Amino acid sequence: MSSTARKADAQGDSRSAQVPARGEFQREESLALFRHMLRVRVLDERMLKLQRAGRVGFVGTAKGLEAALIGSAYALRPHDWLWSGLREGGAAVMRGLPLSEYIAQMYCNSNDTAKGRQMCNHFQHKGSNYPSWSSVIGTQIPHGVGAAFAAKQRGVDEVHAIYFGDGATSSNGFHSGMNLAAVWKVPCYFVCVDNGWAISVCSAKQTAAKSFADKAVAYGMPGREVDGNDVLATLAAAREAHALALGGQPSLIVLKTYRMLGHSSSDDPTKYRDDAEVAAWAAKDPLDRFEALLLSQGAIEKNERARVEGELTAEIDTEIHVQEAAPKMALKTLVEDVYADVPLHLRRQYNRFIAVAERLGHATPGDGAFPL
Ligand SMILES: Cc1ncc(C[n+]2csc(CCOP(=O)(O)OP(=O)(O)O)c2C)c(N)n1
Ligand SMILES: [Mg+2]
Repeated sequence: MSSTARKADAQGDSRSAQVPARGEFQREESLALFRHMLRVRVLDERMLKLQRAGRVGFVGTAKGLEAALIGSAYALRPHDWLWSGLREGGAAVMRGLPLSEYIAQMYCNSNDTAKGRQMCNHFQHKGSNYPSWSSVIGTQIPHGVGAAFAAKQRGVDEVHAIYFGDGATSSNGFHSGMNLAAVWKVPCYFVCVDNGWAISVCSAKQTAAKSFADKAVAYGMPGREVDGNDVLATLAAAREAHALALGGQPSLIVLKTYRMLGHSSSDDPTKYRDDAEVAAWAAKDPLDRFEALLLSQGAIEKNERARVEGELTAEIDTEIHVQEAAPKMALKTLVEDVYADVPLHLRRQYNRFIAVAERLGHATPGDGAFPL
């Protein structure tokens, strides 16, 4: 308890028992942010190892982006919406996507709420208003704006945070989404995670503008660039954008950061960028930076990071074992869900397919043929 809170307690102020003093509140918030950021780092490291070991198919990490994603998403209320670009899965976990579902989606197993129909590492979670990722760049932008417009029409108190990368600013969806959001004055804000690269195209070659934030001017909305490796700065910027959105004013925040690893597990970034550039950004690592700040404030002890990492690793590893052991999605689901009853032509196609799958040893019990 802070000294202010203690003093208030001694004076018999009953409010101090429920409402933490400002310093204490900020410390709790900072510790929460630190833990959420560490979870992103540990989860990514684990998933990449699984991919390298051939246990999951594909991974795109957020290493280096932890402050950008966690700080900005922390500004959202539980009933707000987060529309993802390509790397916000860790922010979704913070907002309620269960670790079990996250890892099930990585395995595309029978616990995967997308039923294995998405590529792995493409999350969704209905309970926390987190629509499914689309690998098709920029499509979530007009979708998010449309949903925010619908909220406005229905008079529902919702803010929609729409995330995308620097590369997505060259998509049609960016133009139409930004334009209509400003014209319609919908309760949303745009978060451009400028991580320096769109696969092998660097941000300097993506636009001739000095900053992606300049693009907001053309659409008649506020735009600002923020140090994306400073978690408190990304949180403050998102809180401002959130307040504007509540007043019907969309805005753009550009979080300047750096993708430390490859675009995905299928990419080799050494083919197109210099080690010196990566090293310069490694020196600005958002977790090291926040840890140093918390240490300097006396908010954490030296071993706190290792302790939390240990806890998170144990939690994640337990879930990996559960999900690895879970059954695969039944092959029959390939042709289910579209029609109330699977029609004859699909049953025939499936039966031909299952005969081949059985011959190759890819079918499991229960995958049997449909009656014709
Ligand atoms: C419409 C479309 N064009 C091209 C691609 C291929 N592609 C996949 S990811 C990507 C780059 C995305 O870069 P950025 O928006 O900066 O996001 P980041 O990967 O850096 O998070 C591209 C061009 C695609 N998936 N969809
Ligand atoms: Mg990018």
